Amino acid sequence: MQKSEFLWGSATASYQCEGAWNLDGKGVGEWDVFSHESPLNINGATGDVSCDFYHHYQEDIQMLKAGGQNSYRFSLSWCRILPEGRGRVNEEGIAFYNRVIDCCLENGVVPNVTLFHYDLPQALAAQSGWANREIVEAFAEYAEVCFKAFGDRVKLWVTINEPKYYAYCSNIVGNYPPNHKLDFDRYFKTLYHEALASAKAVAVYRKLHQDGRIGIVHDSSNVEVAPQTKHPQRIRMIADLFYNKLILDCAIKGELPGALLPWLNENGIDTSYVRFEDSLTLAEGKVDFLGLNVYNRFYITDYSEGETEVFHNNRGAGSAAKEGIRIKNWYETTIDPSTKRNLWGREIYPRCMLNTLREIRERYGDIDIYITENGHGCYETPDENGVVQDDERIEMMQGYIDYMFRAMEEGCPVRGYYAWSTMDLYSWVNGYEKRYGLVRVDFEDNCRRIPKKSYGWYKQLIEDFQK
Ligand code: BGP
Repeated sequence: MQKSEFLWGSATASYQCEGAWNLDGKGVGEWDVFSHESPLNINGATGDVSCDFYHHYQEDIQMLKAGGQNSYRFSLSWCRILPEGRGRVNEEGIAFYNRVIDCCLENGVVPNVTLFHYDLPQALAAQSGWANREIVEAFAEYAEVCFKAFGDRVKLWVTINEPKYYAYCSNIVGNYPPNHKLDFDRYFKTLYHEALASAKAVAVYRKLHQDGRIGIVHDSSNVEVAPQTKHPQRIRMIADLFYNKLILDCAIKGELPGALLPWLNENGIDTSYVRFEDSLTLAEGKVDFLGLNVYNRFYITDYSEGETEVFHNNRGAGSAAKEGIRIKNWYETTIDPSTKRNLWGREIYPRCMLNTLREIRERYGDIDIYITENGHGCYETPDENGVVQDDERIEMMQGYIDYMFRAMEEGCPVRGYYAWSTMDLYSWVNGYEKRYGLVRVDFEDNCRRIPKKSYGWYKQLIEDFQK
C-alpha cells in the first residue's frame, strides 16, 4: 500500500451529531424516546439538536479536508431512511445523505459509512429490538435500500458499530435503551442477532456487485490478566468468549466459536434461538475488513465469591461511581495502579493498540484493519482566544498512534485511522460535558465551530506521514 492510500480521518455517528431529530420525515428512534422520557437519562441531555450536523455538514466536511484528512467516517440514521424501520422509504432522508456523500466526494474525502451505530428505529425497538429474530431480515432490507441508494459512490461500508459494546450497555450495564441490567440471556441473544444481521447485509452487498468493501467495527477488548490471578488461562478464555469471540469469529471466519455453545449451556444461558441454517448465513457473510475502535483493555482477575455486579460512571468528575464488572465464578475487572484513568473511570492505556493488533493478526491472519475510532474524552475550557489547548488529548492520541505505527512496522495490515470525533458531539448518556472533538462546538452560540490545538497537531501528523 502506498502511503498516500492510507486513510486518515475522523468519525461521528448519526444520533450523536445530526440533530434535526424530527425534521424532513425522520421517524422516531429508540434514543429519541429514551432521551426524552426515561428517568435513566441521568444527565438529561438529548440529541435533538446536538452540534446540528444536519445543517452544518458542508462546513464540517470542508474543515475536515482543510485539516489534511482524506476520509470521513459517519453513520446513517435507520429511522431517517425508513421511518418505521421497514417498508416506506423517506426520500428526504435519502436526499440528505446524498448531499453529505456528494460533499465528501467534491472535497476529495472518502466516505466510510456505517449502517447501524446504536440508533434503532423505535418501531423495531417496540417489538423487542435486537432480541427479536425479525431484526435480522429488517436489517438486511435496510442495508439493501442503502446500498442501492448510495453504493455507486460509497465504496467503504460498515454493517454494525461495536455490536458488543452496544449489547453490553443495553443488556448488562443497563444504561443504554432498552436498559436491561445483568441480563446475560438477552446480551448473547442480541450479539447473536447482530452477527447474523451483519452477515446477511454482507451477503446482500455481494449480490449487488457494487465493487467496494464491507466490514464490521468491533470495540477492541484486549484482555490482560493481572498478576497473582489463580486461574489465568481459564478466566482469559471466559473473558474472550464474553467480549470478543462471538463477533470476531462470526464476522471473520464465518462461524461461531467452537467453545461458545457448550460454555453457554454449561452456564445455564439460553441458546434455544440458535438454528442449524444460521451456520450457512454466517459462512456467506464474511467481512472484507475489520474496523477496531481502540480505547482501552480489560484488565481482569479471579472472582469466585460475592455477587455479580456492574458499575458504570456516566457522570464523570461529579461521581464516585467506578467502572467495571464482577461476574460470579468468572472474573472481575480490576485496576492496574501503574496506569491513569480519565474522569469517567476509564483506563488510558495506549499499549492496548499494539496488543490488540498483534492478537488479531495471530488469531485471524492478515485481515485488513482500519482503526475506526480512537480518542480522548475530557472537560474543556477555551483560552482567552476561544481556542482549546488540548495537550492532554494530543499526548494521549500520539501514544496510541505510535503503537499503531509499531504494529504496522511488524507487518500488521492497518489501512486507516479515524480520530473520535470530528467535532464535539453528544456522548451517549454522558451528555455534552465529555468532549472528544478535534473541533470545539460552542453549543451556546449557534453551534459555532472552533478548531482545537489537536486539529492542527493531527494535520501536521498526517503531513509528516505522507512525506
Ligand atoms: C464508542 C462509540 C462512539 C463514542 C465513543 C466514546 O464506543 O462507538 O459512539 O461515543 O465510544 O464513548 P463515550 O461517548 O461513551 O465516552
